[in-house]
Amino acid sequence: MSLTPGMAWLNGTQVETSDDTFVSTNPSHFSEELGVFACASRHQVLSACESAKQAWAQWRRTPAPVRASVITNFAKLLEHNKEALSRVMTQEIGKPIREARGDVQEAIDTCYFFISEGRRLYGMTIPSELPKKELSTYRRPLGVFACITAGNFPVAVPAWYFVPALVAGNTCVWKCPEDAPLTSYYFATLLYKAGCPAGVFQVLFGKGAQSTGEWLVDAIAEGLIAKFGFTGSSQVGQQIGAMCGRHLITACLELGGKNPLVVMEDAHLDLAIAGAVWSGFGTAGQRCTSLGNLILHDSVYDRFVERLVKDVEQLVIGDPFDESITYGPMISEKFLQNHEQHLKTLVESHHRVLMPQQGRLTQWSHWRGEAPHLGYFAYPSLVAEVTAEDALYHTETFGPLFNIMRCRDLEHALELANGTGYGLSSAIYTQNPEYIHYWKEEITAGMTSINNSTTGAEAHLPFGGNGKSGNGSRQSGIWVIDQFTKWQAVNWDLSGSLQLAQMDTDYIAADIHWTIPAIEN
Ligand code: UN1
Repeated sequence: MSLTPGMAWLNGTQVETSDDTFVSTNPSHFSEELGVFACASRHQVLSACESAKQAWAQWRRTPAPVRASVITNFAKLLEHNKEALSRVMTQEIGKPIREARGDVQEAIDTCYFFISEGRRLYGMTIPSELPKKELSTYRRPLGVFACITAGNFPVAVPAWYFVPALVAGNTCVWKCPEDAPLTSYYFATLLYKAGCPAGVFQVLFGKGAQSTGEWLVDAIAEGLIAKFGFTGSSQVGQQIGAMCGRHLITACLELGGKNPLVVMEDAHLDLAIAGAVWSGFGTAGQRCTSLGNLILHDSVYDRFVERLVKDVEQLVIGDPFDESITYGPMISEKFLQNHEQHLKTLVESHHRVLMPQQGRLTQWSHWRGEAPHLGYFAYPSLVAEVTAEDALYHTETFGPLFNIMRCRDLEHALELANGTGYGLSSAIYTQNPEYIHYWKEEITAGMTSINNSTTGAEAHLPFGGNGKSGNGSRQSGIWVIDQFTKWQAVNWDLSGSLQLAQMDTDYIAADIHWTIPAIEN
């Protein structure tokens, strides 16, 4: 296997050296080390981009159905390794095994969706206004696609980016997440085994700020990168967007969220409670689509909160390999620390904290697995009486915590749902078609669920947000092809003379002032 230029140290095998290393540990059992990885240096980042640029010369000329055949192989390898890769993911980031399998499945679905795109990538034939002239459009690849992804979806999200990018004829440089280097290593290995030429897909290990990630963003200024993809915080996304803007390339930004879930007075309460619990505590709240603000209609508030607390008390937490758990550990120590910090700094005296314990979990009645103190586990938190004036209302917390707010009616619910500055995902629980119709038109989030969770987008629907959640770019589904290709317009004149559009066009003249005569009696 060749990682070119590889910067991994794995199981004692050194691919290329760098003094700046980091260790991947198991967040359920942090004394367990999974691998040592070296951060790619600034020089290595540039050489990865240059190699990708060189490889592009050939890759863009490779017929699209042949490029897509790599993705067919990749899909088969992912299927063959689904369980093994899911287990690596569960071990490395603590994602519950059922969800880890879902993460890999989403990548497989993405492959199957885009394989046939290699036989389409349709352009158009367009009639000309002049005789003996043909107009047509072609999708052309962009060049080097650089990308930084987050650790919470270490297989599905890179697949969302790289599968269409490669089929469309781009070469890729990936700064893989520092929280999931081993999973990323296997993702890349499967892609190489699938026949992807080493130069076409470059993998950089490293950290973000003042490390490999930052240097990859700097490489935009060197003119080596044609497109940048980023999944992560809104703050970093803004910096990347600004850098792309200065150098006239576009960015695909998938950023944070403070996703609302509204429960109206006519909602099916059991369904809504299950939806809220899953939206808030699935993946320990570490999805960009996780629930941020639960907005309850006044008339259901008390009943809902009472039952919600009971259900949350019953959550099964612990070993992510145990199929019965709702959530496992935080992705890493940093995520647990951030969660604790949010509880310390954002919960105010007028708030009502509904669960007795907060922060790092030491003991839980429905615990499964080894001792909690061996890993980075957190208690589920519910904070009620949050208002639109509070920082907690509009700050993304990315942990097992959500707010509970009240609303008077649908208009008020929408005001709260749309008021955080973010606009990624959202949900409403109601049976009323008029509410649903109005909600769909008025909600500003890029995605909305009706009677379902804020999380769990399918692989062929456009995924992405507005406001602080992104720059309007979308991933997944056919729309993403527009992210990875540029249109070329061709006009081909076969007339043998210089025909001038607009000037030589033989438009048909008529007396357009002619009026139907009035009927006289
Ligand atoms: C993310 O959290 O970055 O819709 C992506 C979902 C997943 C993807 C989340 N399919 O929750």
